[in-house]
Amino acid sequence: MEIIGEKINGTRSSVKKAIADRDEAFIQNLACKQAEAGSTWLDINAGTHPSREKEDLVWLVKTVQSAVDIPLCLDSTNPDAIAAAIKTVNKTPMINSISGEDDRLKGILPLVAEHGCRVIALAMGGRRMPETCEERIEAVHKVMDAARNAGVPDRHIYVDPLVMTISTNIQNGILFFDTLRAIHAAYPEVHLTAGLSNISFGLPARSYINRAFLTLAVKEGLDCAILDPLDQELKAALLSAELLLGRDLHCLHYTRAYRAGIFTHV
Ligand code: THG
Repeated sequence: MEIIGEKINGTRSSVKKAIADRDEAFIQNLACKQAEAGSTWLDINAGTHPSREKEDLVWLVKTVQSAVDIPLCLDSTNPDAIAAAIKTVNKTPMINSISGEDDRLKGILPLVAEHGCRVIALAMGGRRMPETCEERIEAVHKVMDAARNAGVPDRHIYVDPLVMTISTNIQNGILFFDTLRAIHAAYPEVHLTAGLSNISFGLPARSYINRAFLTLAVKEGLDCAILDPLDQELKAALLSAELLLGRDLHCLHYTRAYRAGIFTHV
């Protein structure tokens, strides 16, 4: 399972302030903690106004790279900001994200192909989140056609079926799993990822829901997740799920995590 650490995101108030104050130490601390917790990638989202985003994203990339050496997941819808950030990275990054929207496909896919990046493809065609599984699959077909035509191999693509909160529609969990399964069947080589915590938005005690959701999603083929790698209970749930699905040979990851002291309630 690949983990994309989500904490360096300018929509979070503490990170927004650190970006405005150019507080390197705050950002580097978040980067180090997430890398130490086993992140494969670090999501970098400036979350700022389009007029400042390019400059802020480049500053974040430079700041993070001077503290850790894991690859970055550049989270922006702005092709200019992505292009500038790609020039700054030390390791080939993941781009988060493209969708079926023509502007994003035209602006970002050539960069992905040229630099051999991994890319997250959202299961949406326009700016609106599709309400049905069929609409999402249709959007995925469009993105996959464009990506294949641009020369991006399927194994470099991480499809995000899109997570919507269960608090506004009780079918949103089922919609996610149905979409996940259909994408997995149509494109067996692509990776599957998601921003997990959206599922519990608006509900109390969100971490229980997030943990169960991750466990079920792993069973359905999710092999990458955007999450808080410092949440030890979530990590314990993930390790247990992978163990039970036969994906942890000799129980190595599980026992190693135990010895490293991540299980706090034993
Ligand atoms: N798919 C893809 N990319 C994504 C998302 C997705 N990038 C952004 C987001 N969704 C995932 N990242 C985060 C980052 C931080 C938080 C949630 C998701 C977070 N939220 C706190 C909460 O919800 O309670 C509050 C914020 C705060 O601390 O101020 O921390 O779905 N491809």
